[in-house]
Amino acid sequence: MLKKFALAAALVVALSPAGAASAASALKALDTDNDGTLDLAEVKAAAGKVFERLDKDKDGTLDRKELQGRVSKKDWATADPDKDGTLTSDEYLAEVETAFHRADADGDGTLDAKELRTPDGQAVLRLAR
Ligand SMILES: [Ca+2]
Ligand SMILES: [Ca+2]
Ligand SMILES: [Ca+2]
Repeated sequence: MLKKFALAAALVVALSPAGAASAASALKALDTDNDGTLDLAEVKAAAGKVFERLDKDKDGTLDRKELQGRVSKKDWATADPDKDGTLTSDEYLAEVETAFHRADADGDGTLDAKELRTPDGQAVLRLAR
């Protein structure tokens, strides 16, 4: 039993050494009510700040260059429904919400450290940091 757990833990660490560390520090940084999980409001508040920071020319949109890989090629199609090649903050926050629900594997409305370590959780953190 213990051995099995250690093996699984080792596997997780081997799969995402950077992810595990950044999930913990991101959780700490973004968890403004300090309940040990991230809810959608916390993630969206952080993502809104990211948007403002990245929008250097302050025209209210982000193009792919300004986003610096935060939105994957695959997600770009759904993130940019009007297909003008840029994201407004509404489009960005909608994408954040989509990513949040995808990462919330147990559907309890919050992301815990375990969920944040998954590839879907990492995608949320990319949008919010
Ligand atoms: Ca929280
Ligand atoms: Ca757009
Ligand atoms: Ca959850």
